[in-house]
Amino acid sequence: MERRQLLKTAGVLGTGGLTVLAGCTGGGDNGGSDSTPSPSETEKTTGGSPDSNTVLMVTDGSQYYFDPIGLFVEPGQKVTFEIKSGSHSATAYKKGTSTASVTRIPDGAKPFNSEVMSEKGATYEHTFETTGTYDYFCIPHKSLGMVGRIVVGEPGGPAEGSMPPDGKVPQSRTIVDQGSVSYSEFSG
Ligand SMILES: [Cu+2]
Repeated sequence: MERRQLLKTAGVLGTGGLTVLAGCTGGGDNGGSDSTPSPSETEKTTGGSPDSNTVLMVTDGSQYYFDPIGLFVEPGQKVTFEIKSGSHSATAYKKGTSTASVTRIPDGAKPFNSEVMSEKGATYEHTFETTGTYDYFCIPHKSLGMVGRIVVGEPGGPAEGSMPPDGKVPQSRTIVDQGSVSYSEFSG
């Protein structure tokens, strides 16, 4: 999964991608010299971070979900929410934010709310600075259980110890261990 994201990013970056390709032509095609996928390496660029994370927002028949439904990021990392199909929002459980009835993000954390987006490919970005557990929902599909969880750095805050009022999310420990929990894996 990480590799796929890297490839996607490389495709988007014009010169950056070319540079990478040029470097590769030096040796054998299947060099496999860089077989250590280490997301914690601190070689980030400002802006188009190569290890950016994307959560897809999906309508599939009568199913409405975030995928991955559970995601781990480091503090300071950006998450992109992207419409794959249907109309959705990514809205933090923070009392006072849209229709959130409870607060399930860390104390002092900046709430986020994409509002409803309905164009395929539309994106909303949020950078997570404060460590802890963030539960969020989709405004139009909250009552149908469309919720998700992001753990930043390590689990913590009011979301721990219970599930969101509108649906289920993976345990934070599982999210930390796996880095990402797909919807099919979680619901399957
Ligand atoms: Cu939705």
